[in-house]
Amino acid sequence: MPKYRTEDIRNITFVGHSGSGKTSLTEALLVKSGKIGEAGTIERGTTTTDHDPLEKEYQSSLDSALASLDFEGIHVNIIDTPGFPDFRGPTVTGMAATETTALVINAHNGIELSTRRLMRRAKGRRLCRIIIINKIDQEGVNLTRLIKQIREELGPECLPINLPAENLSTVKDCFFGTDGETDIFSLAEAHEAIIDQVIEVNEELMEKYLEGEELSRDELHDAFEQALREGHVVPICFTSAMTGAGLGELLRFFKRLLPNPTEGNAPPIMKGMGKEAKQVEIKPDPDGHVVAHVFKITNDPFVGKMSIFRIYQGTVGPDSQLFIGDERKPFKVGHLFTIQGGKHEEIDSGIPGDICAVAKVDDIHYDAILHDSHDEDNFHLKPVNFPQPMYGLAVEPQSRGQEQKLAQSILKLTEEDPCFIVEHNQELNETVIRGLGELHMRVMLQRMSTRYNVEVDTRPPRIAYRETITRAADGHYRHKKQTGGAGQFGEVFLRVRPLARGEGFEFVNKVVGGAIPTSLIPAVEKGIRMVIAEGAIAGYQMQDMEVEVYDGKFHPVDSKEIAFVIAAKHALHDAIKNAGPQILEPIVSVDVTVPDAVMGDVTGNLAGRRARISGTEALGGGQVTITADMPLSALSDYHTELKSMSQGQGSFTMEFSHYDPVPHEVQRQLEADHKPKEEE
Ligand SMILES: Nc1nc2c(ncn2[C@@H]2O[C@H](COP(=O)(O)OP(=O)(O)OP(=O)(O)O)[C@@H](O)[C@H]2O)c(=O)[nH]1
Ligand SMILES: [Mg+2]
Repeated sequence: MPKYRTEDIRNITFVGHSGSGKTSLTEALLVKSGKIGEAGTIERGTTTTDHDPLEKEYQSSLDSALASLDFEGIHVNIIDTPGFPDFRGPTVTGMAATETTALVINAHNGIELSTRRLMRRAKGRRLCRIIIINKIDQEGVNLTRLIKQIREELGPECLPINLPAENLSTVKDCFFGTDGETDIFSLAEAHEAIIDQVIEVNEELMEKYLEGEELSRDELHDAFEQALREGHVVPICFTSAMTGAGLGELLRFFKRLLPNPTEGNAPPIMKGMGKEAKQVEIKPDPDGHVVAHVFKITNDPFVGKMSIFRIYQGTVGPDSQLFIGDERKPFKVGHLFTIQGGKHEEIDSGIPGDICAVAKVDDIHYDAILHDSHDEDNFHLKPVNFPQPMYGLAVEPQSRGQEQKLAQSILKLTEEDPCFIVEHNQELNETVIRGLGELHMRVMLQRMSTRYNVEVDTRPPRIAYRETITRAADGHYRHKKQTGGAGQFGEVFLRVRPLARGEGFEFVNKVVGGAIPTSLIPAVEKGIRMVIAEGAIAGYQMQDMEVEVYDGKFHPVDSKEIAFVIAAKHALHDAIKNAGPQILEPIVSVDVTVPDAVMGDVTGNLAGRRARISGTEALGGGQVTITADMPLSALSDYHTELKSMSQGQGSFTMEFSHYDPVPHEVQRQLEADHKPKEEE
């Protein structure tokens, strides 16, 4: 039996801009709680959660990692996530596995681009949010200004729950007390501000308070937790991972005020798919059926595949017989582990709220629900919105005969990161890996090399253009063949109509009175879908259009499936010819981060690449981020050019935004390129 109960667990994900100190803070908290003796450092590559060889090399987290500690009767699970936007995949999956998201802000740099985005994401998922201002020991830090900035930009519900004191060497609680002096502003004022905010969620308490009555700790605790759940308060705390200031107070704050798994917002475990999906009631009851969610997969060179899951209901032990998802693949747990950075430790049971792992179960995949009853079919965690990976590289092994090995290593890596995908283009015999940016791809290629000994050559992949139409038109075709034996006859009348961007393709059957027999409608649809898949003018898949079949003719003897497939294909080509066919290109949203000094050059260069700049934002440390929408095709050699423009200091990430029409010359070129292939 574990030494703690579900009520004693606190699950927290650390998120925030790269360099804000999440990994160092995790390490310092492990030391503070006595879990480890001495703090490792980023510089020496000895921290618990940056355990991967590449993380040591980059001196930065490149994947999420787990650590747990025990402190005055509570058991804290921390998920330390990477700040680089290239590794948003593991960051957002980590957030979805815990009740609380802790946004770590660098006291010196203040709010940075990703701070705002992560805050929105946590809010959108109804996670409890706290802000940790770290690195308060640094020179030139202005905390009064920072708090003001946070409240202006992230909302007035952000309020200090403690304040730095005694020359930033410690912090003083301002929620339960008002004792002492602080380094910035009056403890009494800060106390009043947060109490006022918190008790707004409870009218009764508010009245009591306004009448000057003393509120009990329990009353304050319950109101605080409700306010946290409703996003009505976002407490701010202060720390220095370096000097240790505020660490004990942070752990005590976790203990006294953060929700345990029975108190956070109910986990969004849903039953049914799409619009039909309904949230099911999950009770953090150790005696209930097991419901657990796999939020992370790792492939360790020594232990093999590790599936890491959060238990929401029931108790899991080595003897548990569980099923994987709807396919109900059974497996026996065998050995159950907890994870501490790169190490794992065997345990004898996991209760609701726990984060555990099983090794070497091949069928488990990211996002799977593990369960042990018939009722849990079709259960899934409300899907996480991932950025769609757009940065692509076509890859090929450097030495012949390594194709299989390459495919396997890619598969292993895609299992681990939902924002890293692989596509095979049969037609070109091209394997394309996609991620969120150049750094993401570089790290993945390095993993292939160091973990799996596969070296690859890379080049830019083909762009995924699409085709569509710009106006409605009619089309018609009569297919008739009379050679020897049985003839072929089919006639189709149809209409095409453009749909809004992003609506895809729709097939509508409006044939009445059996002009085409119902049994042959699937043949018509098949012919139409063939044209949609192959494209009509340049060989790219068609989208954002509707095809409505409204009439036709058939012959009782000669009308076979093939006749209608052919008739439908030709009728659709006939309609598209008159519907203003148009080629679309993928537009991506990019964030380009460069030193201030080269901003002018970089924006000028972006404009030359058909970019529409939507904003620029000064970050701390002399950096600026430029946000723009631009065609993916204009980015193929961007990495190299950005590097030379910024003396190697620039970086960028991108994600899919939408499809837009290509300029005329590009359309003409793409159509011309397609002609010879068609004639072959
Ligand atoms: N002065 C000072 N330095 C700190 C503090 N916390 C972390 N650092 C330093 O800041 C640098 C970045 O710290 P990390 O812990 O790697 O930051 P991170 O948020 O995990 O960064 P990513 O993993 O890239 O997202 C390291 O050199 C740390 O030693 C602090 O409280 N004070
Ligand atoms: Mg880190």
